[in-house]
Amino acid sequence: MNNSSPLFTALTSGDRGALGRAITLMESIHPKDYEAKISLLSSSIPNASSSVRIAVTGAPGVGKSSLIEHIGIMLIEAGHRVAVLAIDPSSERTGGSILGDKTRMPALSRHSNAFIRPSPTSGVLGGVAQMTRESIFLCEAAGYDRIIVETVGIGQSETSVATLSDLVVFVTMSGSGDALQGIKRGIMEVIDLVAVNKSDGENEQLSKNFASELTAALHLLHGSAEPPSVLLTSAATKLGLDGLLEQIESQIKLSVSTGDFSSKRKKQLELWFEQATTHSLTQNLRRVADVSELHSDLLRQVKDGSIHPFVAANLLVSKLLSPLN
Ligand SMILES: Nc1nc2c(ncn2[C@@H]2O[C@H](COP(=O)(O)OP(=O)(O)O)[C@@H](O)[C@H]2O)c(=O)[nH]1
Ligand SMILES: [Mg+2]
Repeated sequence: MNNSSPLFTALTSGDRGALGRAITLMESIHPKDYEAKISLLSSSIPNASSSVRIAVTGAPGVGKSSLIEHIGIMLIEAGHRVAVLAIDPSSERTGGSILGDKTRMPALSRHSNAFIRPSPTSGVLGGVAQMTRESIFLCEAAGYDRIIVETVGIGQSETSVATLSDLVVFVTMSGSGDALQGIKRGIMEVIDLVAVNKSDGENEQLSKNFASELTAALHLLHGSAEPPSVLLTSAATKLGLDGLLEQIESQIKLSVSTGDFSSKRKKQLELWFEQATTHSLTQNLRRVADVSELHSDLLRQVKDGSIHPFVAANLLVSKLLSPLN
């Protein structure tokens, strides 16, 4: 371990404000914050073999936050410390939903063993996955051993969550077309568990039918391989929540025992390194003043359609490397 930065020391000693500030720093896209990020991350190396990272994904409104509220409290009752990173790629545009996520988790947000962090992610340099990895690392350094990442199932974020979590739970509900669409788009291939939520009241029978259809479709898709289990849940009546948590814990236990858990983590570290290299190149590029001028210049031409983005990128990088040649 290197010399800890004061911010890192504060967050590891249980200062939640410091953890919040550290994540904000990581989310910053300003080149001026780059050194501070490096110094913060140099304080420790990622070593969180006792943590479990659970991704919860699905369309807006299916009840992800409401489920996490209950699951989170159950995990705390079992002796864990829970961090929730609620990532909504659309939040900057739509507003409001970020606050919505926190208010959907009233008991969890008040609990001293929980940390909830909603993050607007539009325009984050390096993408959602990059930034979320650093946030997960910081939460683990702060002593949280169950990290729940809530993401809206839009675009790349739904498959990229699989590259930063140990297990992916897909939340859906009867009548929602996104589950079957998800099968088409390959999302189901990265999913470990499906929760058909809002299985309560008048919806109960519809949910059962929907779960059967989904199970049949997943069997077809997975061929001879074991498809993900489809569970009926309700955040309103707490139906199926014990079962959901048991499935999560038993799948993790199984993957730890087979070695899949650690080999997946190693692959994720590899990807983290590769993506961080690209990120670092970009950041360093932006810090070189005369190149930053060329960058704006080329960007304008790219937008005009007067130069191919690929060619422009090559020009920019060649210029950056030219003093070395
Ligand atoms: N009836 C019913 N309503 C639910 C359930 N889970 C969530 N809701 C409601 O659905 C709405 C969206 O829930 P939320 O957790 O914010 O969904 P998210 O966007 O997926 O995080 C809220 O009004 C919740 O109260 C459930 O299991 N049953
Ligand atoms: Mg939510």
